[in-house]
Amino acid sequence: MTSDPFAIDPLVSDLDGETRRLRESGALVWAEFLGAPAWSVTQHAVACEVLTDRRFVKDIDRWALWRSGEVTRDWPLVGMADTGSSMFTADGAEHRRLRAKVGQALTPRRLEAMRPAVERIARCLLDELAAHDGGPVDLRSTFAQPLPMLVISQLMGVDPELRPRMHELYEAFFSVLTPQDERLAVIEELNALFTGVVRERTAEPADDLTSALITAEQGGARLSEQEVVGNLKATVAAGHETTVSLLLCTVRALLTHRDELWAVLSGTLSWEAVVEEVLRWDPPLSHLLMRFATANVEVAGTLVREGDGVVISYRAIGRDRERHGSTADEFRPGEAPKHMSFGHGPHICPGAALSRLEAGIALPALFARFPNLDLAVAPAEIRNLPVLTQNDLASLPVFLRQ
Ligand code: STR
Repeated sequence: MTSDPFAIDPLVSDLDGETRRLRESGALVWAEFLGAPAWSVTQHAVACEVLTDRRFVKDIDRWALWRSGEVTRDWPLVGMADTGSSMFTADGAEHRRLRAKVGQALTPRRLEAMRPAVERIARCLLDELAAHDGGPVDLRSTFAQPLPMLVISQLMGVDPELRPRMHELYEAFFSVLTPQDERLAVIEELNALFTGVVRERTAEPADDLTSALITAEQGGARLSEQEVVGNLKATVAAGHETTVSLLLCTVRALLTHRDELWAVLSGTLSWEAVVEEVLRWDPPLSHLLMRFATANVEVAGTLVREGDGVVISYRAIGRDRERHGSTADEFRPGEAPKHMSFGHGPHICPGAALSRLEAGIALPALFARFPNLDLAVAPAEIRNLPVLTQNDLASLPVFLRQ
């Protein structure tokens, strides 16, 4: 391992430039994530290998830097790696037990039942947008941010009135600029909030996934309250944060690629193809923290030592030329999707079908209502939030031009 790790910019000032430099540094790059060094995987084939190798696990207690106390709860990214017991942190049989019910509830067939609710939510938000005067509107706060949170709240049985507070909490949770004592308080508040939801549903089950998680018998045993809370936290966090990015990045891609916009609006290009290409080219996730080696493992010709952390750098993987060809840096919807932005192996995103359902409803509805939608700023002025792991646009100012 080299003494000079590749420093990942926590302020995300040049995502494309950094992705290029990271890829050029190798298939496996010793990188620094806000003070914590770990391996970054930048190639598709290598990621597939790591994600199906059982010697890499999610249990943070297998991380040498954590065990030695070099990384502690003072690390700004602690909330991404030390999240309590849930399907996100378990492996093997334990992981299957924790994930089974969520997986069953989120199959494409089951999710069809959610379609009318998602359509209604999209319609309500678009009605509110249409009432706006002619000036620029931030599509993030008015549309892309509320929609996924309303959908996942409905699915999980979380009171939609909690939405404004949850947005504040998650914004503070993800921002690297949040002072650490505040971040730890936010994590506590989220815990308390979701524990409250689980206790309410335990007392009075309803027709939602949280109730199903509480009452499900997996292999003869129920999930503990902590485990249900862990799964609920993971589902709500993953179910909204990533979809906000997917919606915004797709709108940005289309408004900066007019031929493709025209093609999708005239029906010669499918929405599905556009969304899949955004998932590859401008994915919601930049870096997923993290797995730990339980043995010395050779990966892409490099020795990963027992106790090392391994991060999957999804944005770099989506631009891998070996997988996607020499035009990997261009936005070219329509070719068969070959990305792995939902992951691979046992932890592959259980919510992939839900995000595709949401994007497949929200985006056509938005452009049907506002076919002359346009950016209200130059593309270079669209900035990322200071969120190291996620591709999180700060805002997307548009003219509706109704
Ligand atoms: C946020 C905080 C929390 O309480 C629980 C989780 C576990 C699931 C994580 C989530 C986190 C952050 C966003 C993640 C999600 C799984 C998928 C999602 C990493 C740490 C993605 O961005 C793909």
